[in-house]
Amino acid sequence: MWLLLLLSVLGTCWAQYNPNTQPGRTSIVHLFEWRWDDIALECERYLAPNGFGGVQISPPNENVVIHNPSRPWWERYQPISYKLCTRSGNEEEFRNMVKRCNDVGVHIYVDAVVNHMCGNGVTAGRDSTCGSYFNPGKREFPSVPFSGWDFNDGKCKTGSGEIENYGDMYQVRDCRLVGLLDLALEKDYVRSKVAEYMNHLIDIGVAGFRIDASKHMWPGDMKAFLDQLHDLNRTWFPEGAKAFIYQEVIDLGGEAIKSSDYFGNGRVTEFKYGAKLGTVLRRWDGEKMAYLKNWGEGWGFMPSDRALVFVDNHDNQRGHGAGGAAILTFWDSRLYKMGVGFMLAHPYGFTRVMSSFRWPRYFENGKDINDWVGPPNDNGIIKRVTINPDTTCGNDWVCEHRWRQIRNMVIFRNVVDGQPFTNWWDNGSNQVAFGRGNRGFIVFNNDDYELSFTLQTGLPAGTYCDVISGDKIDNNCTGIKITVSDSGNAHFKISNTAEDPFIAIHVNAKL
Ligand code: QV4
Ligand code: CA
Repeated sequence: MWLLLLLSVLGTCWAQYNPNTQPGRTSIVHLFEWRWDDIALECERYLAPNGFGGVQISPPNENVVIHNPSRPWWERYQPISYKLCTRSGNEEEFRNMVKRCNDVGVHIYVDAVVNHMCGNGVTAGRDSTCGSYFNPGKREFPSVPFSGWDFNDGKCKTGSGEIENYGDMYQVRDCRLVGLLDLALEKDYVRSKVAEYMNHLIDIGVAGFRIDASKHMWPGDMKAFLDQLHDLNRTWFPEGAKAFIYQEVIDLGGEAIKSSDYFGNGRVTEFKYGAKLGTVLRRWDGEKMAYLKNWGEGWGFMPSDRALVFVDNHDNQRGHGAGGAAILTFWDSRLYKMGVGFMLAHPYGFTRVMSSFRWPRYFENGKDINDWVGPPNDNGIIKRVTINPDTTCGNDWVCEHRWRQIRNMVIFRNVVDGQPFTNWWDNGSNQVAFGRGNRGFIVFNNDDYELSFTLQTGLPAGTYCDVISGDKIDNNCTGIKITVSDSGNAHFKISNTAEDPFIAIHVNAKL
């Protein structure tokens, strides 16, 4: 009896760290700013067949409409109400997306913006994605409803009412982040409205949440609304399943607030990951790939089972948030594929792949003054994601997740799931290799000269297709072939001028 009780407690307390992806699906993709109808199509035609576990969607709740600048992507981080009504679609389209994706085993993770409402400088009116009235000056959001009582104005001790010093945890939690009206989450009423919004999404069928601006909420206040969440919808999830929670906390060290303050609520975004990986692959600050031998906790990152990891995110791919110039993005495509490949091959953390839209970057004094530009659109209507004959996306959707090298590494991660990190090799510089037990092996050449070595792969003897330079189709390799001997050894030759200077093989790509 005690054992059952213990297991049930462990089961629930563990649950919010469990991504709730179907067995054998080990990554999610952030389809940033996509419409719900396009996400539903992508689940069915691409994500399910290629083993993606889920989709992080842009905030689905009603947001302010910003005209200056014109419809910036970040207007979706200024809530007006919790109505499921945005440029991505309405509630009916949202429900349709969740059902169709869940039905093919691809789950939905919602970007929940619950620390604040819109900016205090926004003019009152109905200029919102669902036409709801709001009056920031009077703290009136009648569609929730929230009123003056529900904001932190009186609690914030800074002159401006805004966060002025990230060294002061009280300011960071109780003052306005860039002018965004800060909700009083110590109040039961506010907590109940946030829980009501999240439970509406859970009952529809979502699998979890990215909790925006978690650093700006007290962990205890977050626990108070998280504890009110329903179990996941039994149509698609087992009895008692809890929402996967990953909290956006930017902690590169040196601030009053630490990622570990939030471990009790769920996983946390590990921003050190992308910043360090970008520095290593760019070979800045004397960093080199040979140092990746102890990647993960060895580099001072949070415990692997608390980490949500990514190479770039929607903020730092355009200079917002954290990571600076080191962050690799689709603009740096050759190094980016290596970074995403490394992330997906390495066992550390739960992995999220970024999928972006292209915007007209324009640098002045080292800053992209077009960092605000919103999704591809026709007079404000988000453009459909068109699919080209070569399976890439049109209409300025980048679709990194459809790049062969990235798609195949999402599959690689699924194939090696649960296998240990083994057979590390390096040349003391930027040529490295490692395996995942007896199911996968990857080799990188980031030096300025050829890699040519015979390495112990740990894999069964046979001929393998390199899934970076090609695919295994029927019983043929469209790219490089690698022969593994009875002893598990294989010879690898990688030119430093190769289009993609890395090779990855696994047992499901074996002839
Ligand atoms: C400006 C001034 C304020 C002034 C205000 C008056 O800066 O001092 O009080 O006007 O209204 C936009 C503008 C910003 C403007 C604000 C309106 O860029 O200049 O303030 O709107 O108040 C995104 C963008 C922000 C954007 C915000 C709201 O990155 O530029 O602000 O959306 O539209 C920290 C946090 C971390 C955060 C990161 C960006 O710890 O949590 O900054 N990351 C998340 C999201 C991010 C989002 C927010 C948080 C806010 O990932 O995309 O910010 O929800 O590190
Ligand atoms: Ca706050």
